[in-house]
Amino acid sequence: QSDDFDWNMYLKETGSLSAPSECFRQSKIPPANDFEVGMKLEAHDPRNATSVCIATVIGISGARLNLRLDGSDSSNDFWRLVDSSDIQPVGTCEKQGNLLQPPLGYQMNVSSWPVFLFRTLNGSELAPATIFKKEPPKPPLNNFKVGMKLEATDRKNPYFICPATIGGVKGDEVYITFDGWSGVFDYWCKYDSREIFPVGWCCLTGDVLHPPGNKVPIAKNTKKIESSPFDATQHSMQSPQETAVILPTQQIRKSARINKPPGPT
Ligand code: MLY
Repeated sequence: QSDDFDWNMYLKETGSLSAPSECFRQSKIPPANDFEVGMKLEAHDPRNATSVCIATVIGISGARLNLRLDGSDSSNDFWRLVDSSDIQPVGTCEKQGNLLQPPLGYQMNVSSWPVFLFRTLNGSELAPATIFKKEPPKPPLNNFKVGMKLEATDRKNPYFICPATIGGVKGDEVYITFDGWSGVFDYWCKYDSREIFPVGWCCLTGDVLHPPGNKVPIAKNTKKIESSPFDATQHSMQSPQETAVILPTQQIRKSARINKPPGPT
């Protein structure tokens, strides 16, 4: 839980709205995380989606699991939600008549795989089927609008979930922009991505919300009447216009109570 960032204050100060929870493929009540470090499970290899491998829980944060594929090194660790369809109890693959596969980048000779698999599972702690949760359904439509705020996974540093803004909408895709960062972390994803969350998600799950960056100023929306004070005709015709002004990052960081300096790079 992040004690140094206040969404309510931040939304007020930036004059922005949060994306409604119905926009997301996430459960309204986040799933409980009953996994423990060391438990083993089956996971789709992120680099080779058709193959199902054995993975070990090496870390836990909020409703997410940090996973390492057995037989792979630490350079391809990844995060999955406890209600992700990419993970399942050990035995699922076999029940479906399929074979567990060595991960991409399996360090030993493939001929050693059956023995490696046996030794990996023998006497290990398997995650019980009851702690896996059903994936929530896809919302029927992309209802995101440009400017809506959300919490989004930084794909380059997937441990981080950060305050973000919808920067674009195109068909069934949305452009995720990270508040206070230069744009190098921004990405397009499907509206039903499991990597994006409604405002308040981290607070509810006990995950860590990484505060906005201080690399670029944060845009502030204001409703202003832009017209000449002497032109009464025009004035009466004009409706309020949305004007983007820039709020100094330092001011936001101070008043939204973001006191921690950004972490090391
Ligand atoms: N040390 C890295 C971390 C950047 C993280 C950005 N995310 C949170 C959007 C850097 O400063 O480049």
